[in-house]
Amino acid sequence: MQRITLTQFLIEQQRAGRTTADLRLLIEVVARAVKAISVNVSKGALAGVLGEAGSDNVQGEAQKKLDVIANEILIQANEWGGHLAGMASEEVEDIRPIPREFPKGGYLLLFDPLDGSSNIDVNISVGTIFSVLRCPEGCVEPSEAEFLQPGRDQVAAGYALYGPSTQLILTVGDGVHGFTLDREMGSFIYTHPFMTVPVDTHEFAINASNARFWEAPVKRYVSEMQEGKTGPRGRDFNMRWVASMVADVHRILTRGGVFMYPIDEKCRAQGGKLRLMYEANPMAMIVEQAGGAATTGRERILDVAPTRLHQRVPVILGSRNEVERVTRYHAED
Ligand code: AFP
Repeated sequence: MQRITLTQFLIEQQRAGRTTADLRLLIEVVARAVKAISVNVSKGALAGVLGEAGSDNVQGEAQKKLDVIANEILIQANEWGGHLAGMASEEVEDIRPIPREFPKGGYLLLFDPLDGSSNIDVNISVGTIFSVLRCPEGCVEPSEAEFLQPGRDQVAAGYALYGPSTQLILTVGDGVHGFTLDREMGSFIYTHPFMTVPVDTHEFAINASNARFWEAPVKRYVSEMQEGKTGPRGRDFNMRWVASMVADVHRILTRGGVFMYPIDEKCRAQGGKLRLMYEANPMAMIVEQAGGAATTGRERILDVAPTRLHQRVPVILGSRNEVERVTRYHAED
């Protein structure tokens, strides 16, 4: 069987006019950084990289050593190539300008360097999520305002999953494509063309410990599923919650499902739990490109107009019929 590498795939996308040379370079550089993060993640305790870094990130959460390492790897890999006008990281308060000594390009890169990092110390899958926007025409030194574009304007999005194998999932707006890292060769191999989210599902993902804080539509939706065969849905549902969004979304891309981190009384003051620019937008683009849907419960995630770089939003995404049902329950409330 002929193996197609990420590089070949991207060259073909460029020939077909779906990416520019700079976007191809950007994705290749992110993929290279992901390989380096994967090496660090997989060494675990052997590299002394587990545990707290002794600092808090901009969200006020304790940073793991690997959060800091992954953030540095992505910044250093991307700052000198000439493809970016700026970067923003979930781990860093302000945007990250490109140092003066390097040429600048036309794209903005946003990333969550190590999502689910509270899972690292227990050796459960974590991931990197990224989103690519165009720097507005004529702007050379972008400020935060240039990053505040709705998710529908993303030109690419993807994530890496550091699980039993390392996978890179990518969309440039023409379906969702999955690659698996061949560790011996050091290459990403095209293993999952045109991934799709089934429209129906028997599986949901939500942190049920927050049940008492949920709003009525989410309570209704979940309890109807829990009632199973004898309830209004007339069939049984299964539940999964990894607490690494990348792993939960990857399961949904692979076999369907609905993932929810809704607004609740616990996170209402912050606007939600998950970050719009680093988690919700890229995952929403991927899920929509795979035929699924993604809403806040009240509006399409990709239409949310961002007001802050580190803004949080409620997230409901996955199998289209289920996302539409829970969104309808919000409208009827
Ligand atoms: P961490 O990166 O702090 O582990 O947060 C992970 C995350 O943002 C997302 O990946 C999970 O889906 C969600 O938080 C889990 O949140 P709970 O711990 O509240 O279930």
